[in-house]
Amino acid sequence: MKANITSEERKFRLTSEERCSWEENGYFVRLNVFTKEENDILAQIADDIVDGKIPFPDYHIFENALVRDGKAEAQGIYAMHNIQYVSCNCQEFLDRTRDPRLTDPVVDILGPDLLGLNNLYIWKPPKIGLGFPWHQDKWYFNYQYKTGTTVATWSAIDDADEENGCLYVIPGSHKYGVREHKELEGSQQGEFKQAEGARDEDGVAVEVPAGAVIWFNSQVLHKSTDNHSSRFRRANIAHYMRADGEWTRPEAVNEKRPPMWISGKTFPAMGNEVQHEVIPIIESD
Ligand SMILES: O=C(O)CCC(=O)C(=O)O
Repeated sequence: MKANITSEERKFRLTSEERCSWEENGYFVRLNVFTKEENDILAQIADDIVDGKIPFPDYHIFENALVRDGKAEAQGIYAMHNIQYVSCNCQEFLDRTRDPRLTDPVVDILGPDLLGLNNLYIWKPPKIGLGFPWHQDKWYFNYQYKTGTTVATWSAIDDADEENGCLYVIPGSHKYGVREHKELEGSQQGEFKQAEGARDEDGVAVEVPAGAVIWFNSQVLHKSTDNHSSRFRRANIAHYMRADGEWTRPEAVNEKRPPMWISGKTFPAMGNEVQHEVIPIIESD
């Protein structure tokens, strides 16, 4: 892959309407970004991991709280984190994260030097798939990285609508800083916190067909709801930051795996001078 790509070579750049929506609302949507066949490849790998056909470390896999608490008997997974880091047959996830159809607009927003943060695959199985409370991803990222805006791409593997638990956003909420996030009483997915003061009545449902992608500013308040339908709602999410960011704790450069290289230059502060490749599964990691 070339480190530097000129703007003429980038085919999937932001349109002026998208830039307006990005600035005003903090997100925009593109339809038909990925084909069903392309998404089926990711979905098959994810299913194979869950079925134990592809070895994958448990600590990257999060269990559905209803199944964990014995309230439902079903395929009990709701998310896998950082599939791209693991030495399974997951090159497709790494390639997807670097796919110019995702990254060209991100380059227009953040510049050419990009790192990839978490890469997440979320299942919402029929009837038991659980939603996420109002939150800002930047609240989580601030604990790890000193950087400005970060960008999320949310790729629909299935049609996502209000019935099966699509994403909701509060348009414009990225302009007002990062809020306090508090423990949620009876939280279904324990590691998620709730952004203070976010109101359901300010949210809009971002219903999208399979193959669409939502780009959103990590400061945008967003949530999703439970899956009440008899259909799956799966999504692949990749987050991006500028490569000239720093670890919030500088010593982390020696302790942590650097975010993955996506494009352009790297900077010593993040420990990315060497392009790291997929690493083997290490049980004690
Ligand atoms: O896909 C979902 O249901 C919610 C995803 C989300 O909130 C996130 O990735 O931050």
